[in-house]
Amino acid sequence: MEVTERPTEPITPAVTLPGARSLSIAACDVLLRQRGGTVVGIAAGPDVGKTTLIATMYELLHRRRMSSFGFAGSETLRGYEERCHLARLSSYASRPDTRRTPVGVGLEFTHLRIATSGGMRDVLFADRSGEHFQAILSRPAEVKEFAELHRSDAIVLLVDLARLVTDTHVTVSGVRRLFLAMDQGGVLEGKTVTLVGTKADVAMSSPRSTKAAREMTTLADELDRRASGRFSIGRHIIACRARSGSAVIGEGVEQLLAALLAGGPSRPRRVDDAWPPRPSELDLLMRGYRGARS
Ligand SMILES: Nc1nc2c(ncn2[C@@H]2O[C@H](COP(=O)(O)OP(=O)(O)OP(=O)(O)O)[C@@H](O)[C@H]2O)c(=O)[nH]1
Ligand SMILES: [Mg+2]
Repeated sequence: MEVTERPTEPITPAVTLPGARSLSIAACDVLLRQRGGTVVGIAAGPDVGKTTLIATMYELLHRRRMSSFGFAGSETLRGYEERCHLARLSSYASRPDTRRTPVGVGLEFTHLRIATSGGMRDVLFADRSGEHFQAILSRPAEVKEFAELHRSDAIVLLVDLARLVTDTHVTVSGVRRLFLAMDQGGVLEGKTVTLVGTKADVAMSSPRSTKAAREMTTLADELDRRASGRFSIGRHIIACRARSGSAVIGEGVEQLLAALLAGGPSRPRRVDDAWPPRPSELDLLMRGYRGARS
């Protein structure tokens, strides 16, 4: 997977923003025990649009661009503002962009509290560098190190539609291997699993550009066959950037959020923390989940 030159330096905001940049696994554990919530794992190689999707969810919610959901707060406001910065006019960037997620930072979570017709929902989105997922392609057993995939209620597998059109074979092979690694690692069953095509504004720029939709359907059908009825795989197509000549961002993102929330929240439960005495990152994140499922 080719990676383009994009900014990697952290953005220093002109004003000090309230809230955290991101939540650690330990902070997620506390939040999930207190309030419950939906954990969303996002899987894809570099440059596919993981961070942009997370940022766009926030941008649409807090600008009141979703018809069924409202913004009710975030414990990671600063992280969202930084993730959105290069996509805004105020950054003076020549075109909307997203800073690369640094490899060394590891796993981070952002948090959204969302007002829905059924009440408040807390959602935690996992974000990490695409290079970590790229490593899984050659060493599938490393899925066991991905705490968020084990703990998540929903897993979103992203495919870059622009690359699916221009480099079909390599793109399909990458997504297939990532899917198989996650499936063999046992992280998909019992979850809301969704295949999401990103960058539709580029790949489906006119009604005549039908190749992306065709290839996406072929890929989703193949993954469905591999799941062989053990779990179903939702399909969504999104565009986080505006189409040429339009100012509308986030096509398909509200529908995706609705699908992610449809599974219902995991509720907070009282669980016994006595074991293990020295919990690993995965133990910390799984505590409430094990309690909820037992
Ligand atoms: N045109 C278009 N560009 C997009 C879209 N989503 C993301 N991008 C661009 O694609 C590039 C990669 O987006 P990111 O969200 O940083 O991708 P990532 O998967 O988080 O990448 P890593 O952090 O490097 O793993 C950035 O330049 C984004 O501006 C989209 O829907 N349309
Ligand atoms: Mg990223």
